[in-house]
Order: sequence, then structure tokens, then C-alpha cells
Amino acid sequence: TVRSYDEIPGNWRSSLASLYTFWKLGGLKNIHRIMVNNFNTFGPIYREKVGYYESVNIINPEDAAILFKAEGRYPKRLTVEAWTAYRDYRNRRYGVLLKNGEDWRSNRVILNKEVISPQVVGNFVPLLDEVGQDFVSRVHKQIERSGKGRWTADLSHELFRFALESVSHVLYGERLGLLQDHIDPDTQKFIDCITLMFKTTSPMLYIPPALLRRVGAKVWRDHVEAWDAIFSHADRCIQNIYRKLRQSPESEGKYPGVLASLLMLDKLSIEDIKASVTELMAGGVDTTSITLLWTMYELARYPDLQEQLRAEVQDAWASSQGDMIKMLKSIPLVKGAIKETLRLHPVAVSLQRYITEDIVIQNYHIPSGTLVQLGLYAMGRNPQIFPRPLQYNPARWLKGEIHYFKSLSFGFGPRQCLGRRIAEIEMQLFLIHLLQNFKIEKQRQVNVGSTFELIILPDKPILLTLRPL
Ligand code: HEM
Ligand code: 2DC
Repeated sequence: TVRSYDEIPGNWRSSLASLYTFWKLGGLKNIHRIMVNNFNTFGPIYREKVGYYESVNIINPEDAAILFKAEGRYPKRLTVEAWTAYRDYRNRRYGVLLKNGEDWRSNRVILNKEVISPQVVGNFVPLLDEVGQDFVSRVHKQIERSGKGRWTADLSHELFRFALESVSHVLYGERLGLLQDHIDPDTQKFIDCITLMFKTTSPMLYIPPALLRRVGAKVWRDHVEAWDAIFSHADRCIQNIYRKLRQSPESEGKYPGVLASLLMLDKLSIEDIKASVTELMAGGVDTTSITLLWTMYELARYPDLQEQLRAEVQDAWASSQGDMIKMLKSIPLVKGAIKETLRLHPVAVSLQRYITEDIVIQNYHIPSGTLVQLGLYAMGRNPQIFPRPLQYNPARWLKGEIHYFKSLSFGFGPRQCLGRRIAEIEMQLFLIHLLQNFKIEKQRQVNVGSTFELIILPDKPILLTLRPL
């Protein structure tokens, strides 16, 4: 017989007990490890109440499948209230990230066509390839300048610029020029504000932003300042394209970028387009850059694996003869490496849905309307799900076996990451060019852990050395 909802294990009855584990394990910055700990204590399902929201947490791929089958026609995630509070406060429209219901769906369907459908992603390849090549040129230049035949640096800042340059090229069909030496201060501010925006969001998962706003708390003020800078810079970029398009709508058959395509399509209001394009621009910076940084870190730790990937890339290069679309079809190990990075270092600590029908998971009844979270970080490190989980092994994604609900780093279904294809192509092309040009090395002793600042980040700077082959 099925056990009742109230029998689900967990500290949910006693907020004090959960607060205690939360505090003991380092709280805020450790959510991912607290979740691992909770699964170890309670098993594959537990109920919890943290801050102002209650949820049921699951970890198994088979249970994830049940969850996503019950997500309904308008899948809804946990609302990040800091983000909606800012939009309400400044009277700015929600984009696809924050919309729900029919409004979300109608916008998303149109955006899908321009951002993630197979018919358009081919257009992104040359744009992203160009940025990848420029990154390599920039590294060669830095190596030359150093006079040491190598370049050692915390590459995160370089990767932020690379990522913003990449996503902007796709969105606007234009280069911003972020891989040159001089960077415009407004753009640097935009980059810094995205990081600040994420960082100031996480405390507000636990303390309602409305409250923080009323007492004039610093996190709220910083958060508003960050979003203000993000919106004003994105507005300028969007306005610029809009103006050009009105002056000369002819684009001579050249792919004009996502924004111009959406404007010409004329199916979404300008305000809706602006809101979603701003979200895409802001969502395109820290996510791919940090994933690439982790990948370089892992490849530096495993030099033999790095050589294997390089060999794959060189073979693919020889057989595709510069046809990048063809090339991208023959690098399974590089793709496996990206999946493997995201297994160990996911951007999102969890995936969540409000279920729209009653379900049974681990023999417990869960009523419709409940917020159910899949612990993505915990799942990626669980030995029952991924044997020898701490080993970075891209080949585990190659074998003929099916990875039923195990590859969920970008979410699932109609509400999955809208930037997924941009992110994947951008990261694949980056790694291709990097591996073709440089050896990646790191200092031996240093081991890097992770910290939670809304997204999962390295807990210390990662110093890497790039050496020409
Ligand atoms: C949503 C992961 C890069 C824009 C999401 C979600 C995840 C995710 C897990 C939630 C999906 C769900 O609930 O099922 C990632 C990862 C990235 C990445 C791992 C790179 C390594 C990007 C990029 C962009 C972007 C480059 C923009 C170009 C978005 C947007 C949503 C989203 C707009 C909300 C979609 C909606 O609610 O309909 N992402 N993301 N992401 N992501 Fe990404
Ligand atoms: C954070 O408990 C932890 O892709 C919370 O590009 C639950 C939660 C809800 C939504 C998740 C968020 C977590 C992590 C960051 C995500 C976000 C949805 C989209 C966002 C995963 C897991 C992200 C990084 C987007 C951000 C776009 C934004 C900057 C405009």
C-alpha cells in the first residue's frame, strides 16, 4: 500500500531541526552539500521546509521521470522571488524566465523557433566559431606578451568576456569587441553586475525580498542596482539593433541574429522581446563561462584524457576539412566531457516543478500542487547512479547504454533551458579551438571545491596555464 504524504521522512515538521543542519553545514553557500547530506540521512526522498517554501526532494532518475510526466502543460519552477520582486518594483515586464501559464507558453513557442530549433541553430555555428577563433588569437597574443612561452592566469574574467561576446553575436548578429585589450567600462559593469545579481539572490531564497526591501537591507539595494545596470546595458544593445533595422531593413540574405529575427517576425510585442532578450543576454554569461572553466580544470588534472580529446578533435578536423557543422557531429568525447563537467559541477543545484497531478514516488503519495525538487548536484555525485562518481570520465556518456533521465543539466521538457543550443555549440567550438592550439595545465596541489551563489561556482580562483602545442 502507498504511504501517505505525511509519512515522507525529513525535518519538515521542525523548522528548528532543519535550521540547525543548515547552520551547522555552513548554510547559504553550501546548499548543494546540505542536499547530499539530507539524501544520506533520509534516503532517496525527503520533505523539508526551508525559509518560506516547502518541498519534496528526490534524487533517482526513475523518480525524475515520474516528476516530469506530471509537470503539466505549463511547467512551473520554484519562483525566484528576488527576480520577480525587482521586476514588479521597477515595473519591468517578465520575460520567458519568469512568466508562467499561457503567457509563458505563447512566448516560449515563438522564442523556441528562433533560439533552439534545429532550423536556426545552424546559423549560430559560424558566429560562435568566429568568437572561438578570436579567443585563441587573444591567448596567443598574451603568451607572446608574457615572453615566457606560456600564459598563467585566473581565466574566469577572460571567459566571461568570451561568453558575453558569444551570446551577443548570436543575439545581435554583431560583435561587441570584448576580446580586444580595451573593454568598455559599461560592458565590464554589465558582467560584474550579473555576478552580483546572482550572489545577492541567494539570501533572498530564505528571507522574503519584500521584507528586505521594507527594512532597506543592503542585499536588496545591491540586487536592485545590479539588475538596473543589467537592464540599462541590455536596453542600449537592443535599441541599437532596433534603430539600425528601421534605417535599413535589408540584410542581404545574411543571418541577422535572434533579436532582428524576432523583430521582423513581428509575433511578439517589442516589450516581450526586450524582456526575453535581456534574460538571454544575462543568462549567457556566467553559465557557459564557468562550465568551460571547470572543463579546463578537469582536463588539466587528467593530461592523458586531454590528449585523447585532442586526438579526437584532430581526427574530426582532418575528416571534415573545415566544415564546422560536420565537425560538430564527430566529437562525441568532447560532448561527453561537457556532460561530465555538468554532472560534477552543475550550474543549477536542483530542478524543480510544481506537479499538476497526484503522483507516487518511492511509494509515497504526493498531492498535486506540491513543489518537487530533483537534487541535480546530489544525483551527479551519487555512486548508485554514477559508479565511481568522483572520477571525471567523459567516456561514461559514450557507451551504447541509454542514460534514462540522467542527463538533465539543462533541465527537461518544454521548460528546459532556452539557451541550451547556444550554450552547447558555444562550448563545443571553444573546446575544439582550445585543444587544437594549447596544452592546459594547472598547479598540482590545488583542489577546488564549489560554493553556491545561486549558481554553483568554484570556491576559489582557478589558475591555469596555457602553452602552445
Ligand atoms: C533555464 C541550465 C546556459 C538561458 C535553465 C534551467 C537550467 C539551465 C537547469 C532550468 C530548466 C528547467 O527548469 O527545466 C543552464 C546551463 C547552461 C545554461 C547548465 C550552460 C552551461 C544558458 C544560456 C542562456 C540561458 C547560455 C542564454 C543564452 C536560460 C533561460 C532559461 C534557462 C532564458 C529559462 C527558460 C524558461 O523558463 O522557459 N538553464 N543554462 N541558459 N536558461 Fe539556461
Ligand atoms: C537556484 O533553490 C536554487 O539558468 C533555488 O541562465 C532553485 C532555483 C530556481 C531556478 C534556477 C536557479 C535555482 C539556478 C539558476 C537558474 C534558475 C533558472 C534559470 C537560471 C538555473 C536552481 C539560469 C542560470 C539562467 C539565468 C537567467 C537570468 C540571469 C536572466
